[in-house]
Amino acid sequence: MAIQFVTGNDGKVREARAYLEGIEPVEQVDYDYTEVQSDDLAEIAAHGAREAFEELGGEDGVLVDDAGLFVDALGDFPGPYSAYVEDTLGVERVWQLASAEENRRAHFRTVLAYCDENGVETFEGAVGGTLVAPRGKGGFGYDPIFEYNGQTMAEMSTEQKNAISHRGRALAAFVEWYAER
Ligand code: ITT
Repeated sequence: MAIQFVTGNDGKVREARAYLEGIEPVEQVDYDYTEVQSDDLAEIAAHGAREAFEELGGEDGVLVDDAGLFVDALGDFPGPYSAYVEDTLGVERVWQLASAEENRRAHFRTVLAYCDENGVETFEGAVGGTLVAPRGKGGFGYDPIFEYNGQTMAEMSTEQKNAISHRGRALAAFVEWYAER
């Protein structure tokens, strides 16, 4: 059995594979599920996981990951619109917006939704940090501008990032549930 991770984002897959190594193989599936309009990541992820599970034949369990960057001083912008804002404004411009503010605190949140024949379960993870001018070549997305404990997430290895990140925390909750189900 393998977990089908429904995402077009290779960075998410790399992190899930590193975390689930020796537990369950992860297969990447590029299915474009409907992203419902909502400011609730859990609702978006759960809806996507249900739809993908049915569309993909209803056998192996599917995993969906809906994530976002929430900047305190910008009223939690870009939040659920993080992917759109990365594509349109870009990470550097988001840093420029944040750099005009005194408070540069932000957090990442992710919700993993897992769906199999028993229904859907969601797992959340969050991490707080500080926005900084871009540094580092690892990670993906907003990692170069998100600093945690003196390092940007783009300066960390996949394992280091998983140990402290929103996704690592959500994966930990998922694994605990998965092992006991
Ligand atoms: P899928 O929907 O296909 O999974 P996506 O990249 O569009 O991939 P999201 O809708 O969850 O994913 O968008 C989240 C946005 O936040 C997107 O711009 C990502 O690059 C960014 N992001 C998500 N997780 C991140 C992380 O761990 N580090 C940095 N940026 C992240």
